[in-house]
Amino acid sequence: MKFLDEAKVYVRSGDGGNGCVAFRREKFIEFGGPSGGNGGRGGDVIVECVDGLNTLIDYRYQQHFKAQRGHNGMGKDRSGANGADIILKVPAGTQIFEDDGETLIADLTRVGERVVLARGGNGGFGNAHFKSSTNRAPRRANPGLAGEERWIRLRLKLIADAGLIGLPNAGKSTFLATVSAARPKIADYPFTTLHPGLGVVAVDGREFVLADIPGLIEGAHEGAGLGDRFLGHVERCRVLLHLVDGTGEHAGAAYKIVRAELAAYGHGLAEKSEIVALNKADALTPEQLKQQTARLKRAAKKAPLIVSGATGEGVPAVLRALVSVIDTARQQVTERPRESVWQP
Ligand SMILES: Nc1nc2c(ncn2[C@@H]2O[C@H](COP(=O)(O)OP(=O)(O)OP(=O)(O)O)[C@@H](O)[C@H]2O)c(=O)[nH]1
Ligand SMILES: [Mg+2]
Repeated sequence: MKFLDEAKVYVRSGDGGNGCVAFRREKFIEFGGPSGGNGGRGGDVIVECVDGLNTLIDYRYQQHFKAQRGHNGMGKDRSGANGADIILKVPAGTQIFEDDGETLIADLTRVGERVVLARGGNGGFGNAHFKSSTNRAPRRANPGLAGEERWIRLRLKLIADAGLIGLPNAGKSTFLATVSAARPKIADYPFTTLHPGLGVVAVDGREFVLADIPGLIEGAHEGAGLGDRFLGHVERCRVLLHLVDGTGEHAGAAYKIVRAELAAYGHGLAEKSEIVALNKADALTPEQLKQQTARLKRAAKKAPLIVSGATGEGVPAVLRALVSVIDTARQQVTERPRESVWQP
């Protein structure tokens, strides 16, 4: 178990340190006056998006994060040190929700983005702060303010440019292994892939990220097979690559099952641009190829690309088709301003 895309975490910022009541008492110095220092600020809880992570697995082992409290003020006008912040490192694509799992607090999509989830409490004033012309010897100091605590939910939606979808055994992982340096598990039984994987694909001097997710089966939206929860990881893709196994019984029917699951899942997946490809062409006789292509064309209402992830035949054409969709989508996105992220 190395992949985790949901976690519930408790965070608490540090309390402020207390102010101090003290008086200067020193030989030969009359009326030394108040000298109690202020308390330090408590540490904040910060979430930061970092490079080189693609799982929330760390939060399986530790769920409670507390920032340090501020140190108390002391005599001789010494103020307390601030408490250290605590930083939760998360991969790009992590969304932070309130405990209800619905209210979005922040969506961290770029490396380096930071959000303060809980601010540390302010330190209290020491009695030196309260001295005035009329009160030369104040005997009061403030306690530090309490920090905040909350439960939050982290949900990872991987960021990839293109996503692979299809029935189990359609050859998705094989395709990813052929076009990238990723080495997913490949075998001739359904549900070989149990969690999403990413690979970087280079084509014509360009690069994009391709995501491989577990296969979908009929009824996935009701929990059949591995369910449709992994579809969240292709929600942010600009294009889907729908692989249909040519050696299956009916390519058109296979296509329709997956489309129905996308529609049932919602979240705009069904409207996303899609490249349809008939896979495993190397294992088909010319007649079979013709028949399956015709069936798939009828179902998808457009001519599928013919490809074999195993031999690499037809792969460059598929990659070019993906890149061209990604490029047009990128242009549209840069024209639209990014929606702002909530800041406390
Ligand atoms: N002949 C042929 N076999 C292929 C091709 N692509 C994949 N296969 C075989 O099909 C089987 C399934 O391949 P996978 O890549 O594991 O399929 P998957 O879609 O990732 O399957 P799940 O992870 O279970 O959803 C393996 O035995 C592959 O060797 C292909 O292009 N041609
Ligand atoms: Mg697979």
